[in-house]
Amino acid sequence: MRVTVIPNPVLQGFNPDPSACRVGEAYYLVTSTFEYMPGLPIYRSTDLVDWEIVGHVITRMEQGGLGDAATGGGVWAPTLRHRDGVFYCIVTIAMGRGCVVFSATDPAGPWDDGVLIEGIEGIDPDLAWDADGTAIVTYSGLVTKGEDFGTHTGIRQVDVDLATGALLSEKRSLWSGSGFMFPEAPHLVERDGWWYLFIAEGGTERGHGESVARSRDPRGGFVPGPANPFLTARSTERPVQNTGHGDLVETATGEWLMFCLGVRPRGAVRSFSALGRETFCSRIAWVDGWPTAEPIELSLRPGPEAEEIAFDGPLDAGWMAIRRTVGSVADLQARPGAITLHGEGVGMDAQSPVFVGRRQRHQTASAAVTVEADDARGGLAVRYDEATFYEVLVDASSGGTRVEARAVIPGFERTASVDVPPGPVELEIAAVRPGTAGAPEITGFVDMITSDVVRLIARAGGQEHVLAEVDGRSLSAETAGSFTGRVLGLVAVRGDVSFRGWRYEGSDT
Ligand code: 6LW
Repeated sequence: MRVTVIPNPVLQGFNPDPSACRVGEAYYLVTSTFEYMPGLPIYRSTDLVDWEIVGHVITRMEQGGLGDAATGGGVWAPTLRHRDGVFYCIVTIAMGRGCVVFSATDPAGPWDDGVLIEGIEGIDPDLAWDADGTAIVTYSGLVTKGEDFGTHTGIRQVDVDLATGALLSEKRSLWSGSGFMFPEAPHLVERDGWWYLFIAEGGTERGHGESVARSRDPRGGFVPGPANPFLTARSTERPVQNTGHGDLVETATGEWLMFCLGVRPRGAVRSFSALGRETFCSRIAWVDGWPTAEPIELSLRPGPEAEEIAFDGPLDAGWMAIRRTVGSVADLQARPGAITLHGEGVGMDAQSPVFVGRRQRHQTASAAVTVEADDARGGLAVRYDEATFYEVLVDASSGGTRVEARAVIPGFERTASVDVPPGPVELEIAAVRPGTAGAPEITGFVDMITSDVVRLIARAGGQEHVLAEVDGRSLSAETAGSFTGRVLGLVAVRGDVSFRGWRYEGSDT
């Protein structure tokens, strides 16, 4: 099969640090999930166009130890590989368990509890095997303790016993890249008798790029490629920025593809990426034994996309919770045809709020749901992290029903509220482009530079209330303090809050 058009982004919404492998006709992709559970979605495709989450590597709390994951920490930059009937996913659980290799025979799971590889001081582990079958872990050296905290020490490598996690060799220094900051995200790929060492350089922001070196020996002697970085967005004219952190796959017909991360910044000066880092794909051509890649162009799927979820069966794999399992938050039994969340007296600013959500996948997107909150407080939220979120909540008590919109970013909080008649309230969060039909009129400078405007809306008693229109820039990869992206979802603060009829609509045009 030769795929003529591969959609870009390949995976929309927050899906950074992709790693991929092929088994027969099927392609598997994994991306970083940070503090979210379940962690490490395994996407599967047979046509490189449609991808389905078939399972997650981290489904049980003890696997990830994410209960107290730091903001910006948690599950970083996995590598997915398949060998002798076994899938391996090696990953850093940053500021937590450390470098862990998980395995499973079925990529849908269950995955095992993971083997800790002790003594690796670094991030972004890669897994390869030499001709004798010895496992080689290549990683980005990073000092995580003491006064040199945060110092990058180049691309390093060690032989490992995957069954025990024991190191089988001294650690080796392989390459420090071509002089850009943060040499990281190494992946070793064998082709035609060469070992290619792919790395990201320049940091995951606008200077991000992908470089390569090669050697006959996977353990050293790497010679840099002639044109590093061989993939980078370079000009901010390009619609896809920050491209890098690539992993290669050879298709069944011998084509080479590189999956990598990128962002789609908006505003006249392309400054703010509301969705966070997404997965993109570039075709690789080999010239004199070196990989070349075209800068990544957008290739959007035909839109718009609409999704309706009735909560009358098990939740699909797109739902995520924060530092806890979805099962610990979502109650599908309490009221038929509804999902009920039981508030614990904490809100979206808590480490583990009572929240389930899904990625915002389109630049223009809305999520709507009907809320029943009897003597309770809860509603709809859009989140980057616990310091950065907007929400619209129903607060019902014997004294009446009030809807409250809140915008919270570090050092700033604003609320607006309206009283509504008792009964169900429809809430909506809509991210719209300034200047488009139905969007608020924002004139002048803000219109030039912002990514979008987030509207917090309530409908009750036959009336619509637009409680707030908030600048979307604060909920973007460039401003939020974490590595994630926007997640839209349901929250209960106090009491039992039931939600019916989730509707998501999105469009990228
Ligand atoms: C990832 C690393 C990176 O491990 O971001 O800035 C980290 N670079 O490659 C989290 O995605």
